[in-house]
Amino acid sequence: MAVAGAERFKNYIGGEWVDASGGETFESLIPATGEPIGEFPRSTPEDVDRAVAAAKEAFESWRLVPAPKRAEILYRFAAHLVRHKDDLTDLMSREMGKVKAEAGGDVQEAIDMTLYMAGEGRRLFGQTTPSELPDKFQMSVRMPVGVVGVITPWNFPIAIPSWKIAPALVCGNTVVFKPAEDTPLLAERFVELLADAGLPPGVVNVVHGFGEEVGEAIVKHPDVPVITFTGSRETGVRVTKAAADQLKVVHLELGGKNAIIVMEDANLDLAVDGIVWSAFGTSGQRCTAASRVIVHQKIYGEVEKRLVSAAERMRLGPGWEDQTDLGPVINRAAIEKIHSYTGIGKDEGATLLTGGEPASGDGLDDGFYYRPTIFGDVAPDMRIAQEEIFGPTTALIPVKDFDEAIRVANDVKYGLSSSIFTQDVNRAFRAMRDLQTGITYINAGTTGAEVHLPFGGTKDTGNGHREAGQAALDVFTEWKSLYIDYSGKLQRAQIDNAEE
Ligand code: UN1
Repeated sequence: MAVAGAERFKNYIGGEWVDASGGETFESLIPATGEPIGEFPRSTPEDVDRAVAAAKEAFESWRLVPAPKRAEILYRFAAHLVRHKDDLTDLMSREMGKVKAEAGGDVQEAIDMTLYMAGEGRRLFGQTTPSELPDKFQMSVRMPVGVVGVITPWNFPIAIPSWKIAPALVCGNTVVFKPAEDTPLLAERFVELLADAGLPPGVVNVVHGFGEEVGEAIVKHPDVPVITFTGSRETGVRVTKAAADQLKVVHLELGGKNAIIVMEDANLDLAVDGIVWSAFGTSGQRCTAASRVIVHQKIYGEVEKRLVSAAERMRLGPGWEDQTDLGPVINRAAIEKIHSYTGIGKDEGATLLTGGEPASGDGLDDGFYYRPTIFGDVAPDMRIAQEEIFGPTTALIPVKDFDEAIRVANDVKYGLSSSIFTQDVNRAFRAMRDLQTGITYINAGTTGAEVHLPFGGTKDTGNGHREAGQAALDVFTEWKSLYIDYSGKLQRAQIDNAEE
């Protein structure tokens, strides 16, 4: 890859690698060691203007490239991702910090999504319907919208860009991409591989930098009609407001406060495995992480004991070391936020069962490590049971029966993912119906969404749109209905066929 080994990286605008117009830079740090991984352009609204101009120009030809041809580039991109899976995995364990198995999963998710969306190149189905009038034909087609603003988080640094960029491109849009400032190098690699796959100049442009400077300029730019954003609820609200005057399409994927329910008839070995994976995988930094565990009181003591012992067995260390179970969190500010919630939980009267502090010693001192943390006897209205912490902290909430479990699970402002462990098929179906989330798992944790079903949530997790699967296409296209009258005379709908 062209920039391998280089220390200083650039924006990608109109097919050229360029510095930020103001010449300023920022650093991305390795969370396991606190060392810099590279220097990136700290861009300004002027850079956004250039990127949008390049994308707007490229749109005029890209929208006319037949969708199957656009898809061929995506197939080649997927093949590049496969070829580079190992080095991207390794880089992700450094730049973002997650353990190698999960980093490989992140890259695999991008491969899967790219292949799925490439398949759309030969589908992009619309509808044909009969007309109410003779000698008249009608159908609907999906039309590209134009320049899409893509703003992504650092927790899935290869997967999430693919969820947004692959469907945007196959539908015929062009892209201005602002990756998270904590994982710019992975974004750089992502776009390099896209360019190597034969994407024409200007179709995807990268502008590195910060939300207030770059993100906001993209959201407010009059030539960017669609914004797709994954991040916090607070930022999602800001994005919505900033885009409102121009009536943009805004796709949001925001927070979660996902619950796993464990009923008294659950297979406990399975449930504990599912909880540990969902609460502590990616060090809890997934929108789908299980930050609440709602447990039937009959088995509460047993679940608590097993979870604490599993958490205490977890080995902390750099993501790239094979024996590591739990990598660092993304940066120092994350440590502070997570630790502040430990204080909040204690003040609220929850019982700190294990963890509750940054990890040190054993070579961990320079990195951003937090011990896996479990609170017991948590009341559903405590802040640690209501607010997204985005770290390796989970809250155990005892309940007396199924109905209370569902009520507690639903009694939060978010609605991304949920799960229930039970052997009772009737309860499982009731839970599928009554849990107010966009995703529900039966006898599995709250993470692990596949790319061909809709991904997203209810309530404050978003604004009704979905990523992945067929649903994603609705964000990146406008419907156009077409009526073709071949009768040779004026036929008036609703009038000429009215019953006598
Ligand atoms: C996210 O945390 O933003 O289902 C995405 C999962 C992953 C995606 C998570 N496939 O947990």
